[in-house]
Amino acid sequence: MSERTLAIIKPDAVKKHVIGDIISRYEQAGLTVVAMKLMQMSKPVAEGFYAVHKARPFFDSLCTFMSSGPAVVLVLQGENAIKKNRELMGATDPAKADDGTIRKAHGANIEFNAVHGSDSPETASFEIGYFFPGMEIFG
Ligand code: IDP
Ligand code: MG
Repeated sequence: MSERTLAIIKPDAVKKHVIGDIISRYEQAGLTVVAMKLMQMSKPVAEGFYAVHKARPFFDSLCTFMSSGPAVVLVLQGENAIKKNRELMGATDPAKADDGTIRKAHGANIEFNAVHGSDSPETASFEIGYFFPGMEIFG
């Protein structure tokens, strides 16, 4: 089933000049970029995006990181896009990520881990709507 997922190339990966490498991985895996922008989140925008993690000890640090510089926010579309992107990303902690994954290649640690990907249809729907009005998605 074709579906959509929200991906973010986080500020650490933008600073490392690996935007192109990461987008190549999405495309080589058969995912289509149907929306994309480079943007720097304000801290409140990052807090709203990660509201589900509000009670976690790393919440403030995570939102400071996510608003620390420009990030690439994308919508990817394709067969099983949510799961496919999670597989491309690898485990949250790059030290535990499989070889060949984005986080293994570009993540520094469990916080500065290069990419975000929605983890379910419900979160994908919320996250896509958080950053993109329908008219900016070319499906
Ligand atoms: P995910 O990005 O693999 O879905 P989540 O558990 O949803 O992982 O966490 C969201 C983000 O919060 C992670 O990608 C990472 O940047 C950060 N994070 C997760 N766990 C920790 C932690 O234990 N310490 C610091 N940052 C963390
Ligand atoms: Mg998550």
